[in-house]
Amino acid sequence: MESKDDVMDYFKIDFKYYKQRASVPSYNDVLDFDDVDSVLRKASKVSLLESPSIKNMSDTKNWEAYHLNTVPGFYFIKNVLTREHQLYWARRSLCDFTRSPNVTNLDQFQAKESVDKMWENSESEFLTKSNFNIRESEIWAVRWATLGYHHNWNTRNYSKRHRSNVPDDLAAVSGNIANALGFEDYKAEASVVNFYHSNSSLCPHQDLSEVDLTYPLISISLGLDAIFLIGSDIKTEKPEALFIRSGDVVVMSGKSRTAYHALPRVMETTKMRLDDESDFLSCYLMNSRINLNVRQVESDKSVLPED
Ligand SMILES: O=C(O)CCC(=O)C(=O)O
Repeated sequence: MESKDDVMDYFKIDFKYYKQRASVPSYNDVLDFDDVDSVLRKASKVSLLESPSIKNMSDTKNWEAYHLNTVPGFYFIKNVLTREHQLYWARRSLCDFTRSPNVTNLDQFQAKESVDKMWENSESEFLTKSNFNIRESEIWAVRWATLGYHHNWNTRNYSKRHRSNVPDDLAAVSGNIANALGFEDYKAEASVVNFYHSNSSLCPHQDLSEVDLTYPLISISLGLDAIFLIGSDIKTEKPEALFIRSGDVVVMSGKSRTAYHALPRVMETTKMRLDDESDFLSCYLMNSRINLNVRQVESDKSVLPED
């Protein structure tokens, strides 16, 4: 039975609405930045500061950035990654970011050496098995990987002692996005890579584990399209729903840095034009979504406590 609190929890109501599979929800209220005219009632185009050209992302002059006026500090940026860049980051996420010294959801169930080999084992099955089913492959079981400071999902904390490095290429790309929005000296200190399939979702939550919340959370999407919900720091406020597609970047800063957000639905389409590709990476991306998000954890003003 629904309690009074549930009735008031507009975030949960919208989450359940877009998550449902019994019938297809209406997408009329979902903001679509691929149809810019339709979002301009809620979003404004913003100018970006030019950052130097770096590898694995487009030049800032090609990006198109919007601020969601109903959610202060929330930015949506298009054209940050070309198709080649998207494939590069998808391969990095699956082949490299799931390996030691990074941590994955599978590490507590199997030896790290076998986790480290799951991409190549799955790819070799794809190439050799006539009745290959991606849903039965080893790589299908990976749901998340953490890099840099490893987030502890139980305590919802980071520890000074449980840390590796955020890879330089990911730090450079996220630093460039932060700089383009005027956040100087951004340090990529932690990253969570989420792997979703078309029936996955991510429940409403706030990201509050970082001790300095003044730096933006930068989030890159790859593979299948999805619906993202972003609200405020109270669940009784109705969230905005928006489509996020491969190559799109969202940035949560200012008030939106501590806002409730969720991923109720992964769609079954991707704008990546992968139908003609017969490689394993394309096969994975036609069936999955990858979210690569990067955070600065501490600063000179706020440091992680010793543990
Ligand atoms: O998948 C997404 O776009 C959102 C991920 C997210 O909210 C998180 O990892 O905290």
